[in-house]
Amino acid sequence: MAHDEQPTPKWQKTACILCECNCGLEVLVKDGSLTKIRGDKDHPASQGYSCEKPLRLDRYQNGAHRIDTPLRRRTDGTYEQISWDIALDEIAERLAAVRDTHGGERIFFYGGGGQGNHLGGAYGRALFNAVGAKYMSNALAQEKTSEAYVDQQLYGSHTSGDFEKTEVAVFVGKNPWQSHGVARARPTLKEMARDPQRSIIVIDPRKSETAAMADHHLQIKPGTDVWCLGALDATLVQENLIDSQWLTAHAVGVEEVLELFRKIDIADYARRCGVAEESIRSAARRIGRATSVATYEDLGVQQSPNSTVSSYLQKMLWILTGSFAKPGGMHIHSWVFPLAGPWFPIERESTVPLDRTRRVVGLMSMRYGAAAMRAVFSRLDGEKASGRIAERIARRTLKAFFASVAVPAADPIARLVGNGTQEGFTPVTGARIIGGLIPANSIADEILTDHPDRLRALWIDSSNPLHSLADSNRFRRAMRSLDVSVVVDVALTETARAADYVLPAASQFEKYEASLFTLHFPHNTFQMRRPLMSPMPGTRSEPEIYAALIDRLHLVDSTVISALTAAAKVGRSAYSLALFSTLEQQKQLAGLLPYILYRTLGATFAPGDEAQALIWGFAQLATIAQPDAARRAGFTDDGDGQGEHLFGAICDRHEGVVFTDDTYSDAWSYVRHADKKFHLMIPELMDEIRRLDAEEPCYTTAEFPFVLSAGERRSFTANVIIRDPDWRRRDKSGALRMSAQDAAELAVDTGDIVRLTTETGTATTTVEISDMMQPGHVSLPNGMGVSYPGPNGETVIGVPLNTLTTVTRRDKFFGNPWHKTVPVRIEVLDSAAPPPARF
Ligand SMILES: Nc1nc2c(c(=O)[nH]1)N[C@H]1C(S)=C(S)[C@@H](COP(=O)(O)OP(=O)(O)OC[C@H]3O[C@@H](n4cnc5c(=O)[nH]c(N)nc54)[C@H](O)[C@@H]3O)O[C@H]1N2
Ligand SMILES: Nc1nc2c(c(=O)[nH]1)N[C@H]1C(S)=C(S)[C@@H](COP(=O)(O)OP(=O)(O)OC[C@H]3O[C@@H](n4cnc5c(=O)[nH]c(N)nc54)[C@H](O)[C@@H]3O)O[C@H]1N2
Ligand code: SF4
Ligand SMILES: [Mo]
Repeated sequence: MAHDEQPTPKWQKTACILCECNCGLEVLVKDGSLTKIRGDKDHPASQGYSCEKPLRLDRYQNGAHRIDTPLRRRTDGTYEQISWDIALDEIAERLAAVRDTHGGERIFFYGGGGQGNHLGGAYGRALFNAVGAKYMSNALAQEKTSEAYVDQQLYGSHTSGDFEKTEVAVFVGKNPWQSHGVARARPTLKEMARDPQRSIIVIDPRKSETAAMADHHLQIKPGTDVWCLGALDATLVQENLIDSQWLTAHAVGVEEVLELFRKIDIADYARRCGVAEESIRSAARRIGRATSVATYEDLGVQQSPNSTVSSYLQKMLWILTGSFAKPGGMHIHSWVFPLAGPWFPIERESTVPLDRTRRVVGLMSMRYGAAAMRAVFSRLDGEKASGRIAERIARRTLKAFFASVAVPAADPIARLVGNGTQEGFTPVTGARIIGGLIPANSIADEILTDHPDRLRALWIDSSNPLHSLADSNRFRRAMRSLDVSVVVDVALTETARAADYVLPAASQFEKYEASLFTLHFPHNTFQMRRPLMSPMPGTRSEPEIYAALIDRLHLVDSTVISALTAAAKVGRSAYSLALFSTLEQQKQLAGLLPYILYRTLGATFAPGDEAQALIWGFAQLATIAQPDAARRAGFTDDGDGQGEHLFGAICDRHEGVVFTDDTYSDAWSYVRHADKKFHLMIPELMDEIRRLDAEEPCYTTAEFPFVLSAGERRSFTANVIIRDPDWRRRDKSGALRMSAQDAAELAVDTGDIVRLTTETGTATTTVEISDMMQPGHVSLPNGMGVSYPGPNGETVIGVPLNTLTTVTRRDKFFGNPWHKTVPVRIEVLDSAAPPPARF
């Protein structure tokens, strides 16, 4: 298959990689550049929508940031270019040395995907398992883990809201106008705002673009969500606006929770969050009256004090009103493959005749009879007629056993490939692990110690934690004290500049990629993106990198690879049988599944297409986990044919597919508690609610009198996916927003330069007077402050926020940093010219 651009460019389908919505795009490619970009009307979720950000995505694809040679750090901190062979040989040797000396658990994995690329991280799980690693983390563990814990306790999985249909949308510390997260966010918000029957409620200390459209803007003091949310819940209970019938039918632990809310002093909570009591009551009444409520909490609350209990109180708004599994409400959804937490198969609607017998016989024959079968497949090499017969037999065998055997066979494998297996506490600091992720802000503490169980090696893929986690300088020190660190990235990032080895990745438009943000309900979508052009010479895709490293660790016997490749040549059913039986017999190989798929099934695809092999695995796992929802989406074959059918559609439909189709009430099938009920009592959070009366919120001191929101999403921020500062059409240096009153008191005007000082560091920035801000509250954008090689050398534009933040101000349960309430001092600088930003 030729991936290079055609002489006359044709519109090709891909997706935006700048936020979790992954809107479908169509692009024209010329001479390696994305010359024209438009929203793809065929995309099943975005339906032609895109915002302004992807129009200049070529600034990601091309530019001075791209690296094209593996780099090795010299002792003086400079880097030398080395060949791929030397890099891979040395890295494999050094990882093996750490494993052999200290144990594989001391090799830590971070990242594995950004907003649009999760395939590399999924392949990376094979290396994780190959070296015997145990701990990992990524950006989710500095934002979403508190919410994930609450979800897990209440009903077991992730929820999303039906904002297209909802009567009342509640956004808590979320500004979807800029940050999206809701499909087709802007038209959806506009429709809601226009419709007198529907309402938007926003909790935000800032008059964000979304707050400005809202019917109820609860403009709290920064960091006080917990009292605002508590007062809303208390109003629902005390004014009897709850759905008692629904609660009785679907929830347990109700009375204990209602009792807590009955005791809340609403007036006092309103005072603590700085909102008029009547405004809170009025918003609660609107929620209580609605036929449906959908909520979305995000960084404003997740990176603020009391985030875990706030998540709980936020979810109570729709739980107390019974807004689940109905149009416009909240839902648990299917996954192609879960991003966090364990793989979870949904029970089949119909029973399989003789299910138990089929399971026992099926598993036994996989364990004991399969070697002979694999030997037959191997001997068929190239014999077409016998191959067809063998495939037919394999297909028929699978038909008889698949429905009974697939889940028990797939479950242990899927758990190893996912990241949800590890729970408990970290070895050095005892930080709590949730969804398989250790708190991102504990990583440095797990390294900077002489504890014998400290982390010794760090593998980072697709992430820039030295820039994105709290206290950058501390993270840099931690990286430099490791035995070995490796960064896989398209750019020489801040993190790469502290690593021992840097491996240059092919870009997301030069290889197969996919996002696992499959968060929709009732129609969930997935898109596999094809390469739009050849990889930049010198770069490699992550699947290639991981496979080459695992080859060097010599863990898989070459006869396994050749037998499975032979089976794949016979047919997909033969391959399924051979693969699952091999993994049943040699369980130590299960965690290497992505590698095995790549080297065996992948070898039967056209050169350059090998990475699709894991997508085949995902298609099988998705249909095994959600057979009925996949059937409703049109994948009606049985046995392994259902996954095959889905895989075929994923390959054919470049715009993406609807892979599961549910009815609203099907959301109940995704509830993970065996009694299919919501469990409202979470004892440690009940204690937290009781404690709230004793806490008076205050996040400033005489030394640091302002609250800085360190990381506001704006029109031209996208984490640090695009490094070229010229990408931005406006707000190029990322101004500090402040109220007119504060500006007057400080005697500064828009465009003036100020110095910010926190307990951790200092930075300079320009000021923008903004009527979005309340007095005492200032805000800086995220995604700035990275170095970029310009004509006059490296420049850093904007504030690298995490030189100002600390790991100590964090959630007591899951360590989420309080980036939205950083105490800060502001000083006016005399000079009009900004001193150069320093990282
Ligand atoms: N344009 C753009 N979009 C993005 C991204 C990007 O970089 N740029 N990043 C993506 C990612 S990774 C994420 S996680 C999401 C984040 O998306 P959001 O969470 O929506 O983004 P933020 O602007 O960080 O924060 C949302 C709001 O929280 C408010 N806030 C500040 N302090 C508080 C507080 O104490 N309480 C409450 N209730 N609100 C507060 C801010 O004023 C802001 O309006 O955006 C995604 N989308
Ligand atoms: N103070 C403060 N800190 C924050 C935030 C904040 O609001 N305030 N926001 C936080 C949030 S919510 C998030 S999600 C994190 C995000 O922070 P990170 O997890 O560090 O993610 P990104 O900034 O998206 O970085 C993605 C990296 O992937 C690289 N990349 C792009 N494409 C590829 C590819 O194909 N292969 C490989 N190997 N690499 C690729 C990019 O060059 C970039 O270095 O930041 C967090 N940090
Ligand atoms: S940034 Fe997000 S909302 Fe905008 S086009 Fe990209 S994926 Fe869609
Ligand atoms: Mo994020």
